[in-house]
Amino acid sequence: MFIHRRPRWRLSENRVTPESVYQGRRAVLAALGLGGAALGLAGLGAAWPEGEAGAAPFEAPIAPPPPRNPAFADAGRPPTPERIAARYNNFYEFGSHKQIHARAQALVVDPWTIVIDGLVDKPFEIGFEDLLARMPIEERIVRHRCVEAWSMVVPWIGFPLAELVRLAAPRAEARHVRFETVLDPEAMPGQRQSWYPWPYVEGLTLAEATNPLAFMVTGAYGKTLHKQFGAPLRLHLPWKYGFKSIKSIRRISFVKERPVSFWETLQPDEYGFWANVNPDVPHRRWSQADERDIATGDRIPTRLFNGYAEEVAHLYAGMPQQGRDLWF
Ligand SMILES: Nc1nc2c(c(=O)[nH]1)N[C@H]1C(S)=C(S)[C@@H](COP(=O)(O)O)O[C@H]1N2
Ligand SMILES: [Mo]
Repeated sequence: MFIHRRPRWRLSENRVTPESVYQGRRAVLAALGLGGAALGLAGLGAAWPEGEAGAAPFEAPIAPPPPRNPAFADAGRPPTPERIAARYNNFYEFGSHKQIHARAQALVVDPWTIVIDGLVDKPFEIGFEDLLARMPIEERIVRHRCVEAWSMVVPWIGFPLAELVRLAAPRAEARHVRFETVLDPEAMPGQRQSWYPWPYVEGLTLAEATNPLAFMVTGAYGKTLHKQFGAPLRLHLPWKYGFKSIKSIRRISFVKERPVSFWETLQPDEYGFWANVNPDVPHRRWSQADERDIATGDRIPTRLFNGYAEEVAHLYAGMPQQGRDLWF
């Protein structure tokens, strides 16, 4: 059990609960009569249940298995075991701790439609299955790095975001893509917490969205996507901190101005628009120099653009590489 192997001094990134909302949380804790000592330890409480073959009784194997993209066959370390990756998630719609996998099963993913609107030739709404049928599905094994300094390696299944942009046919004035998570407070108890700016929103420049690393995820570990991973459709941007990789996407809008994200609305000086991984630019409250592999507990050095500089550094050429802007 890695959580018992870690010495206490390594628990810091959990204790700081970086993505908590101080205002709201304080109010809640005050109402519950809890003091500071109770903060942030919720995610450490549950150990992985022993002896269970898989974490995911709700997902179906995808047959035949989609081809693996040879450019993303090796992430430098083995994929994180499914039972670990699928039980350590950030999905605030289901709670502000990591053990939301059981609760997330309440998410209704069928039927599911995606709205494509804004500055496009013709706005439309498309069923998830229809969208899948039009997209080239592949598997890629990539690193996934949270701003809280934990990381994993996941075999995602999905299609390049660029293909969806092509289908949407944005007009020349479109400069950014804005993504919105489903709003379903009945299934998502977090969305009943009114101090958060629901729905979860994220954004990219059009150049970022059409680079080959930007990936729309529709499956993982050979199966249809786990609800806790953001079923049925989520983004994954391996060169950026995990909060950019928005889950359970309901609407994709092509816009002119830079969208303001969920976390940017809450903490603009800590979670900015770019959020590119950089070991040399610390978060305001902790270092980003290394990260903790959630399966092994090992600390490993963080790499510029999470090790994907060759693929994406050109997107930022000529932009000010000094200062915090590109990195937070
Ligand atoms: N809608 C939504 N998307 C989200 C989040 C969230 O809370 N809600 N959390 C983000 C954060 S902080 C991270 S690190 C990743 C976590 O993805 P994972 O649970 O698949 O590892 O999802 C991101 N996408
Ligand atoms: Mo994150």
